[in-house]
Amino acid sequence: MRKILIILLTILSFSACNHASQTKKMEAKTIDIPQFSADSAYTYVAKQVAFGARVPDTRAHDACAVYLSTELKRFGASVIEQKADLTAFNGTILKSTNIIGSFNPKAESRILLLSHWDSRPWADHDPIAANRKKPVMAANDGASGVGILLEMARLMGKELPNVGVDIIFLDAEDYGQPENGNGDSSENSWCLGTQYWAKHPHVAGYTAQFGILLDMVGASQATFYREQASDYYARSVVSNVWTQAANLGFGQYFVNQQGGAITDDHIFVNQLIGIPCIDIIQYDPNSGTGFGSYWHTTHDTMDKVDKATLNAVGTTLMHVIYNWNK
Ligand code: AHN
Ligand code: ZN
Repeated sequence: MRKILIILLTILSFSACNHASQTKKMEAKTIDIPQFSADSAYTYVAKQVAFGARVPDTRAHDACAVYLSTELKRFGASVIEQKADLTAFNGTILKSTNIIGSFNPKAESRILLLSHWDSRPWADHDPIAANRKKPVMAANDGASGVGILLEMARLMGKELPNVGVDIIFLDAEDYGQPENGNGDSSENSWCLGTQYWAKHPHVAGYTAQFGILLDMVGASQATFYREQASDYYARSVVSNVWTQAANLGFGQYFVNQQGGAITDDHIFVNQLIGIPCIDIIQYDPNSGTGFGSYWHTTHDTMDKVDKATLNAVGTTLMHVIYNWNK
């Protein structure tokens, strides 16, 4: 009888102990991850768009660069403005600036977060021919990813993650050769800011555990498929992000199926500097271009930006960063 009692007590205390530690773990998970604010992210998107199209070599572009750099500093990041004169496919010299904000700059283990901040100079996919020489306002194709990363920077500054984080706002991504142009047709006409950074990283010998690129991450009901190059170069990173999104209830946004292969900034991060980098990019298997109907048109405006989508992406990334322990 006594023996049975002891055994019973042992089982009870064991299970009690287990339960306690589990609760503690769950608490730690929910308490330690700062709450992403979609309202705040939306404001940062609107702020950029209010400058006008951020086309390289324009006043709107230069004013926006100052804004982005000032915000990162205000949130406590160490900021480097990497300036370069880049030559576009048509010979235009682009006075470009990659804006780099670092948290825990001395930490060895680092995560790289990327989004381009420039606007495309020509809405070459606009349904109306007369609009095709106008610039793109780039609320989604540019500002949405930057807005999410600014909100994450605000939160990281208040409560530093364990890992080092480098946010880069990339310039001159969207100066690629237009559809019917007659310049250099190579894929290399896109992502000029990234190509420059990957060849001249802001810190000699720079590396990171992995990178995440955000591109067109604000449209209502956007779907993000596993982009092919991301799966090829950084499959485990894609799986980590898509799993955490599903666990948070964002499975309708993060569709766990392979989508298209897209020439984007992550390609150059993988190929030129060897950091496994994924692209979270809106992909619509039923649209002609694969992208939203606003893509590279004059309709890429604030009304296309949806707070629920910003929240799905931002919240997921906050979990990816604050749960990372390598
Ligand atoms: C191509 O059009 C080949 N890639 C798209 C890269 C891009 C442009 N992302 C946003 N704008
Ligand atoms: Zn674009």
